[in-house]
Amino acid sequence: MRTLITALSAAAAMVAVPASASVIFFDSFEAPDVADWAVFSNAGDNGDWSVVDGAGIEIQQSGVVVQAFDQEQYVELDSDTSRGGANAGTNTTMAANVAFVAGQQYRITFAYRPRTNGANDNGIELFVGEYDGANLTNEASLTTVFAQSSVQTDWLPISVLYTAMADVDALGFRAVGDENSLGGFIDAVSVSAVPLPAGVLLFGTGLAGLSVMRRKGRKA
Ligand SMILES: [Ca+2]
Ligand SMILES: [Ca+2]
Ligand SMILES: [Ca+2]
Ligand SMILES: [Ca+2]
Repeated sequence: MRTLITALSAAAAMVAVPASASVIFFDSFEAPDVADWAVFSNAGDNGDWSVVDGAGIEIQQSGVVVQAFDQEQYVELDSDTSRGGANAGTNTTMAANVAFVAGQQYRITFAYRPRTNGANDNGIELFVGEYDGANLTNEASLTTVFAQSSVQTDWLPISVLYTAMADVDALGFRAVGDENSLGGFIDAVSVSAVPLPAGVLLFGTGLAGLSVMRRKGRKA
């Protein structure tokens, strides 16, 4: 019996360790710290995000327009030309380098929320590409989300699976739709390597459990 318990503990640890170690990028936009809102050319918990195109990365304090999804601050990418914003279009594109490994599958998640009730106002596009701090190339769109505030009244978790292509080293977001300084909000961006061997193991265990249940069902 003791041997069985030890074996089960070891199996649980094998599953738990790779799952918790698989987050390779997380950003909640808690820096630079703002009291209400301001626009930056670099932003993020570790300053990872840079403006590729547009007025800038608008950071808002929780409660000024909506409550943050995570912690105290979030981003609006249909930005502003004041309070630090450049004299450019307000629909902004930002990118951050992420250590993708070619062939590895990743789960990319973020929280999205529309600000206005306009049907074409709050679009956010998620993409990957090559980014050297100045030029963005080999860009591929992963998903684009549009919603209206009367329908989507809270944060919406978005999750995308992506298998990294060679040379892709950046994650990016851009505001799309009507360019009017009001748009989609973003918070809590994460990238996790999908632990394939552990997933296969779990799937196999699940099937074994099902077959045991079926056998028990027949006996009853
Ligand atoms: Ca946050
Ligand atoms: Ca703040
Ligand atoms: Ca704005
Ligand atoms: Ca807009």
